[in-house]
Amino acid sequence: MTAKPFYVTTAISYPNGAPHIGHAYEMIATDAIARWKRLEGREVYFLTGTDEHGIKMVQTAAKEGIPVRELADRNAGEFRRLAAALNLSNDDFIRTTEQRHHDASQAIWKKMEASHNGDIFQSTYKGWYSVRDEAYFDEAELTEKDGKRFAPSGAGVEWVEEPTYFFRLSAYQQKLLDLYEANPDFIAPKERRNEIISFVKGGLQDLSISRTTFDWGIPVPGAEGHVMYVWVDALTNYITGVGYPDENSELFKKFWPADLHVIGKDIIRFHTVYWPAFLMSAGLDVQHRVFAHGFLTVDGQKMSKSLGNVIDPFELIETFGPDAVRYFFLREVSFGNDGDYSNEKLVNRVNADLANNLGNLAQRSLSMINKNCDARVPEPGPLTDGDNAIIAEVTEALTAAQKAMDQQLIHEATGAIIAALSSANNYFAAQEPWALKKTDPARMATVLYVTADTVRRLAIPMQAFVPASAARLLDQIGVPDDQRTLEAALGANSLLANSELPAPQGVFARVEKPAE
Ligand code: ME8
Repeated sequence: MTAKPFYVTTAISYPNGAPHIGHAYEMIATDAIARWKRLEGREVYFLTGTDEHGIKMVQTAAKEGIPVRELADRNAGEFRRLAAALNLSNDDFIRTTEQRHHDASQAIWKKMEASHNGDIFQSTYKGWYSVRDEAYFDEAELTEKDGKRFAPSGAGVEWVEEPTYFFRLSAYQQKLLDLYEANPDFIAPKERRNEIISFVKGGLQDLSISRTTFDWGIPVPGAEGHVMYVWVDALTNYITGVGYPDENSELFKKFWPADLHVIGKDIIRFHTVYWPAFLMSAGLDVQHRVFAHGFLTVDGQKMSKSLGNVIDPFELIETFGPDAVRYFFLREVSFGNDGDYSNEKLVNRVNADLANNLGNLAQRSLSMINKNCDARVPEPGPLTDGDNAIIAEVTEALTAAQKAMDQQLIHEATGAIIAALSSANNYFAAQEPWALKKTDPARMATVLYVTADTVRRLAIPMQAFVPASAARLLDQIGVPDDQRTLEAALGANSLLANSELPAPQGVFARVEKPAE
């Protein structure tokens, strides 16, 4: 395989609670990207995991009256279970409490400390901290209500004064601006890039990167009483996952720098300002790209425990099946924008696109083949303009989907495929193969061949989005495992005539809205 390897990550989630659909959404989208790259023939490494240090974890455990480690173990288990329930193709699952991560974090710290700028120094931090965001804020970023101050996220802040280590972030202003300038694709979507550029142009203050008031964290090497600020160790997970501190390891050499970090819009600053600055300081290559997706709401409202509208992703998967849930988010939400979940929207979308469109085309054409062609792929005769038109349209859709996926525009990719499937349904209806059965069986065979081959060409890319169902569909048309690549999809008419097919079975059942 000569194609470039591809390393993609999700953010690592705080296991201070069970996963919600925002977490599921990020996993699904990143998995679709990872799977697509594999369909391109690239060797992919896909990392997800949990971010287990920080005060938020300490406070939640205290509230529950259990040790922090117990809280972390319990919920990390739930995140792992979610990854499996969503049929994720991740290659590894990292927990930041693992020894390998402890080693990596201490190693990158030492590198930053030893950097020629002397990037780490001791001083006293005096300022505001939001536990929910695990972030420091300037006075000017806060709002005030009833004598209390709030971070832009709406989380409360507390005044902190303690001796800490600082990272000389101020020294990286120009280097970061140069990085954005030289790499226009470093931050996506574009609006996010502009926001970050103006934030950095506004000036960067040195960042407090250790804490002394609690001990649930990775110890700062050679500084008793200090643990690392949770974001220093959290971001480091991306290199731990590929073998750091062993820069000569197979994984590190092959996959670092990461091709893509997929994250939510609330944590862009950490990924596009702090992380590249840490990497530059440690003399490591900077990741290629960060894509910030939007936030999910439920029935138009922010998800919150007090509103009682937090959706349990396990329940959703239980009700509709993993592929329906995956497909809904990938098609319905324009990637990079906020999106909304409702049962009704899911049911409508899944029934329209999967059951009535793809499922219908497959079922109608395959059952005709089963009945009228001796359960074998029919032999096509000469192609008409109508046949050639649908073949060309599928090729165009595949090209458009590829172009969209190159920029992580997942909703556009799924949209292009579904539009081609609608055209294929129209083609099938207009050709009336059931009528040709009596008048022109050879022509019927051609129409069924072209339709089945169209199903093949469009089911192949669908493997990235609805992996289990698409694979079952490809089994039904007898596509060999090594012919399930995007390259094979681009080649029309490669379905092997005369090969025997199993009895067709519906792959995409209609889904129903659960009773209230
Ligand atoms: O931020 N809709 O963890 P986290 C969509 N540990 N995405 C959402 C969401 C929503 N309603 N709520 C959260 C953290 N997310 C850190 C990351 S990375 C080195 C450390 C997304 O559990 C959020 O934007 O709060 C983030 O990308 C991910 O879920 C984990 O969020």
